[in-house]
Amino acid sequence: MIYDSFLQTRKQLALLIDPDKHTDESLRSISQSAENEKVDYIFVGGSLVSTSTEHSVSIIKEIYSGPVILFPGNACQVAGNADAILFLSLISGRNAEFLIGNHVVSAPIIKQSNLEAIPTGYMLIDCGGATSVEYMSNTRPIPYNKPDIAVATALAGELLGLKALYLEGGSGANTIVNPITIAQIKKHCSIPLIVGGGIRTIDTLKQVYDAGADIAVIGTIIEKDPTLLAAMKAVTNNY
Ligand code: 1GP
Repeated sequence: MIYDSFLQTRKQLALLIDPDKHTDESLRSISQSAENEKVDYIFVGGSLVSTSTEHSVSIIKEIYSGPVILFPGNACQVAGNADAILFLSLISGRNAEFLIGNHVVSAPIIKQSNLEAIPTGYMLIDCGGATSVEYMSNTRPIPYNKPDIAVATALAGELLGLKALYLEGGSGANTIVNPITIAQIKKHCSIPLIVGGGIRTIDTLKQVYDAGADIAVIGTIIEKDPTLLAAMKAVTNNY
């Protein structure tokens, strides 16, 4: 089970690939970098994806030997050739479509596939600037300086039986999630904590790990500078 690897005590690094930002050629290239650096996971998805997720996953899996996990923005991004899916419930919001509606649409398809579903509480935190996920999900993020609300939300997710939490300001966020919020959630919850959004430097990656993230997710910066992947994996390995 891929979920078992989420429970490891060592820090882990996931690379987020948004299929819409790639040609087949650039997808091969970034997958090769992930393979070379032994990145722990590739997450595939985006708020709005207009290319075939299945096609993108098949290219990635030709090259990358680690787990390929769907991180879907909606039910259209379910692709049975991936290894697992973060079955996301947007628990920071109050939009029923992203709490249960898309799940009802996609559950029969997931059940018929070999995808491992990992029930994950997705929490959007305001990190400055309007993000695609905020607009597309029609939800409001939790305020940056309200760790108490974030902790209560995370606890509710854990008590509901979710198996992981994914905390972020959205792809391309101006800043990382408040490290105080990450630390507070880590202190109060025992399920694996995935943190992404706005990690662009070694320093911010370290801040996220030091605060308590188990898995850090990087996307935008690697699209811009793939050479940073090696340095970020080296930092991860040193924890
Ligand atoms: C987005 O957490 C991921 O969901 C990655 O964010 O693109 O800002 O690195 P970035």
